[in-house]
Amino acid sequence: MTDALAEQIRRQQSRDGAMHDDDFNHLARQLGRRGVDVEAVVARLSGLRIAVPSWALGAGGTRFGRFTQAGEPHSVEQKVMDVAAIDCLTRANGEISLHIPWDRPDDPAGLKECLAASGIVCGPINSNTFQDGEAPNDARASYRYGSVSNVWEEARARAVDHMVGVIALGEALGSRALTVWLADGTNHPGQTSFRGALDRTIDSLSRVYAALPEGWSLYTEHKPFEPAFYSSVNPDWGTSLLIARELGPQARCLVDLGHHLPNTNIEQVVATLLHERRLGGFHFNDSKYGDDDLTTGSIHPFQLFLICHELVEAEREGLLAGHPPDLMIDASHNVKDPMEDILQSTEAILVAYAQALILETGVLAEARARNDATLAQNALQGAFRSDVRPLVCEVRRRKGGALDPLAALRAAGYRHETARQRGFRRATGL
Ligand SMILES: [Mn+2]
Repeated sequence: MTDALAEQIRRQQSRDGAMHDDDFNHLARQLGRRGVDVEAVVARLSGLRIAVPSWALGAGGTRFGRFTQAGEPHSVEQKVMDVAAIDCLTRANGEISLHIPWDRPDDPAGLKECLAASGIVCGPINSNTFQDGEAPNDARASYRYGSVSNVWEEARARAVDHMVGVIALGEALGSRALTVWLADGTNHPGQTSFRGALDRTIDSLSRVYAALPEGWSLYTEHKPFEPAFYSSVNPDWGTSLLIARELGPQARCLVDLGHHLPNTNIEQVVATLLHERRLGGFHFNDSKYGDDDLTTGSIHPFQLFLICHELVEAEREGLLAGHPPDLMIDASHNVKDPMEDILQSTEAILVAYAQALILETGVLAEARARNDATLAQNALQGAFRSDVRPLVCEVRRRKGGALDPLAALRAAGYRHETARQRGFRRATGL
């Protein structure tokens, strides 16, 4: 299939390349007049890598149902194949974020070879302590009442063992980080002690932390509610930071854009975690009401830009040295083709990042120094309202990607072909 994609990339280049050059050159002249070093922006964008979550390659669902799409991947190898196809078009997605046990490979060495042959890196790996899978013999080892925070040691030990096993698997596959999102929480006031649950969570995660190899990170991912609807054990960035600090320097916080209550100032959350040198990474998606897992940038593109602006500012001040945040998509696709949605999310992140990179920093700095809120707003919106898509496209073109990834995917008949090869059947999961 990569041959068909490469053919489409070539066709687009010969058909539309001159038009793209016109657009890019025009934008580059505009930016040059504003004092932007366009080549430096191109170089910075070229270095961004946005991981694709393995679970987002198939149709998602809701608790009311799930609608299978033809050609969905059924095995982890097929998921790697889809990520390689996406990366062939974007040259920005050469990393997969696996989820265990959904992606538990029968043959880790074989999967490592598959990753290497596809040119895909194993990004942060995710544990799962929110589904029991095969019901444990010991009811006290069930996650029904929580995992790492459970009052029963059997459940806590099972969760710790699982995460330590995920680290070992990740190490075999070349990953460098474990992402821990906890479903632990309560549905009823008084159900458990808040302080006791936090104590047990920190104690359990300390046991996981002790198994981290050198150079690894452990990411704590907060979320205010769901599946528990009264309390969550790691509900917000403050608790997440507290847990990370308790664990040690290899623990950092992961910000999932959808894991905030409505109207939370997420860019300020990001800035505070940067200030504390504890920002581990992102799960990008968008949200209207809650953890909606909608296409990144489809609801609040200005918020996405402001988050990228915090990253760019911090990077210029040297705060990201040694540990640039891991960028991952975490979305769910109920209607659109998952691969098309990932292409759109990737484009949205790159566009927002490019807008942040072209911001006239001198104008903003001067406005801030004079408490001139009017010109500060103009500096931000001047960047946000710039159409930088030719710039993002130029970065992709120089790396051998498609001028228009979505059109190339469709024209290559990728989904038609995977539907033929893989058939139409419900993807297996837990
Ligand atoms: Mn997430």
